[in-house]
Amino acid sequence: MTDRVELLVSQIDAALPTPAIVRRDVALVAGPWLAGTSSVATALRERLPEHTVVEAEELAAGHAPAAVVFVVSATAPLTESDCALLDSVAADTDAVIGVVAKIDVHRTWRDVLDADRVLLARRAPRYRDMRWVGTAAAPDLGAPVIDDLVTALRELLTDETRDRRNRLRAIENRLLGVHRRLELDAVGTGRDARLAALRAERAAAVHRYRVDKSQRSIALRAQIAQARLALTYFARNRCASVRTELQEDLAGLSRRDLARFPDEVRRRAEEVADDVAAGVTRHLADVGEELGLVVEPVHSRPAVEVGAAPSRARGAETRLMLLLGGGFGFGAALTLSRVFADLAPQWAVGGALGGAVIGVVLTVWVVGVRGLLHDRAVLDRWVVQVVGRQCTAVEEWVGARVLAAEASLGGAAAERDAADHARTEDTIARIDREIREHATAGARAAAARDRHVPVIESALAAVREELGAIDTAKQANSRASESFL
Ligand SMILES: Nc1nc2c(ncn2[C@@H]2O[C@H](COP(=O)(O)OP(=O)(O)OP(=O)(O)O)[C@@H](O)[C@H]2O)c(=O)[nH]1
Ligand SMILES: [Mg+2]
Repeated sequence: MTDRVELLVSQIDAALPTPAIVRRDVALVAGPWLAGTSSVATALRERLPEHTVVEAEELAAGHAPAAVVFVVSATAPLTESDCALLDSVAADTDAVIGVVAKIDVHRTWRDVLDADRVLLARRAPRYRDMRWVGTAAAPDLGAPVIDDLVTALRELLTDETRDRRNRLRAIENRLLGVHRRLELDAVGTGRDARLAALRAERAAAVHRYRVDKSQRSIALRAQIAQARLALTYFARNRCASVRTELQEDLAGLSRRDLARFPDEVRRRAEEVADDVAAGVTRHLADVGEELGLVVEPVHSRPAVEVGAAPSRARGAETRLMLLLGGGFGFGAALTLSRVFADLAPQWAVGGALGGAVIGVVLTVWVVGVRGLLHDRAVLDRWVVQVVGRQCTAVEEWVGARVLAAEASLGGAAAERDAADHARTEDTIARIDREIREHATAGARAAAARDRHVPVIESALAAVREELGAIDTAKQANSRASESFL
């Protein structure tokens, strides 16, 4: 029988974890909080000095005792957590004694003991034949009641089948552990949640990529359209304002200053070209910064073509003006001389001479003023033409720059999209890999369970069969000794 158990256990995959326990030749006294454990342990140490009695904290992890004394209070029957504690401390040890403590103060301890026995028998078949005793290790009143426990523990520790039973129980525990782990692996607790999380992460990555890409492209188009509009208006307004300024300046210029006016027009045209170039460069750089893309710098500036000012030669018009001015002066001189001749005949000659002088002066003045006004009108028309031409050139230049910036930003955006696409693909590939790994792991775990579980179940059956056989033999022996007595 023993060989069969060993053989079956040895068939289980060598790669499976084998939690090797160290069997200690000690009696472990354990129990729930305030059950009276320490008092029982102290009493046992006194009464059984030939054996080592320890409490749970004195037993290292991975060590299993030779016998377990499980102490519970007689106050009330076992709770679920008490039962779980017993399962844990007696997992690798078959030799277990149940102790109901403090029986000196709890008169109904026998009822509690019976209830505990029934509870544990229902919990696991191994507890059905468990021995129970009542104790009062540190009674408030009267002498300690510990004899039954001492006798029971002594018998348990000297039982020759104890080692074998404990070993079989440890094997059973290990087999159950492996079985549990294989089932958990195959069912994949947490695997479904992880797979759902991975699928959600994948969908989110694809969605994020698409949304980001279209948002970036919309932002690029909007920014470029806005820049085109704003810069065209800027250029147009700049030209309009310089035209107005030049016209205002022109209206106040004297004949001498008129000669320098074309140079002033040229200077202002250069200024407008520089301003527009600087404004466009700045605005496009801002657009690039906003979009997080690099815009190629603007190296050119709007062309400035200010031709020569129109000639002020005005032959026919000058002659006409001389004629009209002369007529006006002659008329004025004639009127003055007649006035003197009629009102003061003695001054008639002097009045005629004075009228002639005034007539000449008036003629010169009228001709001069008319000439100045004519020159200003000519230059004014020229300014309108020059600024109009410059405005067209500047607008064309702005349009060309915005177009170039659009191409440059479009290229940079395409590169960024490509990098983003590559990154998203990497993420998706990683997620897909993990999803595949989970699926493979699930299949592998199911295969391992299918391969090992039958062997484990046969081994468990063999272990339990042998434990049952030992119990039966023990009961037969005790019946025989009772009948002999
Ligand atoms: N009446 C009576 N009181 C007891 C008995 N055994 C222990 N007590 C009392 O129960 C309380 C807890 O006793 P412990 O032996 O320290 O119990 P424990 O389970 O080791 O307690 P913790 O280690 O604190 O969980 C103490 O106040 C003891 O005096 C007993 O047999 N009768
Ligand atoms: Mg204690």
